[in-house]
Amino acid sequence: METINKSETLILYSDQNDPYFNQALEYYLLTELEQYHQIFFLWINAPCAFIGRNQNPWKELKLDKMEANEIPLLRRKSGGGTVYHDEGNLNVSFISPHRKSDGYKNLRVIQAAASKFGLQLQATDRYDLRWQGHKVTGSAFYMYKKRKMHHCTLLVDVDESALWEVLNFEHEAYQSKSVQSIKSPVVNLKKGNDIMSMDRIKASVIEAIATEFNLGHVSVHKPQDIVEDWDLLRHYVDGFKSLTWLYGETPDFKYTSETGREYQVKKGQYQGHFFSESLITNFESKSKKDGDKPEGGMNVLFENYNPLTDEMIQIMDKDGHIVHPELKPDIPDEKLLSMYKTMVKSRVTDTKTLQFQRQGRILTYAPNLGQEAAQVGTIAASEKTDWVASAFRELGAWLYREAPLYKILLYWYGNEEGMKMPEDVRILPVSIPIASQLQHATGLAYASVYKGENDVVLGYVGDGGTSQGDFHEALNFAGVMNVPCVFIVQNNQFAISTRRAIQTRAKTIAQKSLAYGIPGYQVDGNDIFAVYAVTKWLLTGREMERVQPLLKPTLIDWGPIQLQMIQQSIVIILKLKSGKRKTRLIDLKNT
Ligand SMILES: Cc1ncc(C[n+]2csc(CCOP(=O)(O)OP(=O)(O)O)c2C)c(N)n1
Ligand SMILES: [Mg+2]
Repeated sequence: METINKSETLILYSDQNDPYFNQALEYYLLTELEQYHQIFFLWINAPCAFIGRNQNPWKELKLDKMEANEIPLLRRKSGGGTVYHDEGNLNVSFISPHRKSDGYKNLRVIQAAASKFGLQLQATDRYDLRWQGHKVTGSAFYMYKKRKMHHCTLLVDVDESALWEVLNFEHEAYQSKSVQSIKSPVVNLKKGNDIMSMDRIKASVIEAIATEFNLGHVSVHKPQDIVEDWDLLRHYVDGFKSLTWLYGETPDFKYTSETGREYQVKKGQYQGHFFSESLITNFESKSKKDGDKPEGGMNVLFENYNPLTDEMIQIMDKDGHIVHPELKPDIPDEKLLSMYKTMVKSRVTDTKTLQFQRQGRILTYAPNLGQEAAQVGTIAASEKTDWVASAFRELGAWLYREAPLYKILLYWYGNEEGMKMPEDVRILPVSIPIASQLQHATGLAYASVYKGENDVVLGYVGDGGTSQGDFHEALNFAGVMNVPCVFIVQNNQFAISTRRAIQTRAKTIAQKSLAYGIPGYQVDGNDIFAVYAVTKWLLTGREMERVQPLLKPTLIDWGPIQLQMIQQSIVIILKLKSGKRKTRLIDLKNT
């Protein structure tokens, strides 16, 4: 037998029972500690359920039970089936160069340890171990570069009732190519010998490792002795905890609801939301409510919308007639009144502020005439905790969120305290460099997902801003990272003096979304019902979301907004030869 230098061997026992930590540590040992020829890693987890790399968590597990019992879900890098873990389950990972890896030799370690207790375990061709026909150990394998990891679990004294409570064997509703777990009769080793305890079997396994691998005396290390790059380890923990890993990696599948309707679930998501049976139930009950409506409501409209056409979603026409009663949102009177009042307040404030600016009392100002509905409608459909990343022309949105008016005016007066909002007003300061606020928007949305929070971000931009590089980078990032951000284009047809027609050759701005793989809609920005209903429809998905809301990034183009007043003016203070200061107004309207 080839002798192995002991210093190249590492035996490690994790003193933590956080399963994400242990999973990340196992991966860290495999990928980062190449200086060790072979590593033996023993670890025990608090209650949790592991699925294999290519499994479907909804199909394999009763996720509602797990949520109620606070049992976390984990997805392995390795294949294989679903396993329930608790403190009665010993995990042993064998890491070695691929060429030297021998699954049966590793299993002999477990067999030798069990035989100390008079238990004879038989290995199967699936690298399972059985005692009296019942499974006590399962195996999974994973390769990284030239190293191989063989992961074993050993049922010592697992809570069997908890185990059967979370495993799901009713698969009929799910059709996919995901790996399906094989239901095997399992047994705890303790059944075979009463004196068996976790400490004893652990000591036996370590002893058996030393004998089987000819190591002589061995010392067992703790993570603190070995890990050098804790940041990297934490990064691995975050990755293993992320929803995109846990749910988004699920092979595509088809779900048939109780009503017989079929749903295609891709990357773990249906219509931009992580799938759950309750999400579908909500969808169906919503469609039912909309049942008397000709086209089945907003979801049907959205499913069929094509941004390449010039179609504009409208509920109320310019004369105030409701043209699509089936889509009219159910806004309580009190809220509707408050939306109307904010629009009026925005108009009055706007008129007044523009006068101040024309009188030279404030420096510059971006008027909002005609953009009230687009602003108040979107913001009224959001939650107070949702972030607003505005450009400079979102007065209506700010006022609806109760941003202090004096703060807004201070900004236009050029005071550095301006737009510094109170903590609970989630509005970012004015962002003058065109479209740069969208980078902040996607960053915030990414942070929301990263931190497992529920918040979404409304990122406002002008039609001209959609020609700016920042716009494209933000949409690309949002699409790739699938962050919960709605991009709202206030399409007032002008970028200072540049008309929409010479701004872009794209027929609609909404179609720009296609290039980034995100949905895009053109909506009538003068129609507060359409604005509200569309935004609300996009944002409500998260309320239905059982796991974690994830709104698909979306681009909304508020069509040609009428009643524009988009000229910007700037007051320049000139120092004349005489030494006297003179204020001159430069109107950029026609420049
Ligand atoms: C990077 C950058 N370039 C140029 C400007 C000057 N500028 C101020 S407003 C504006 C037009 C913006 O048009 P649009 O995006 O349609 O927004 P709107 O003003 O119509 O709301 C420009 C070019 C700027 N602020 N930032
Ligand atoms: Mg514009």
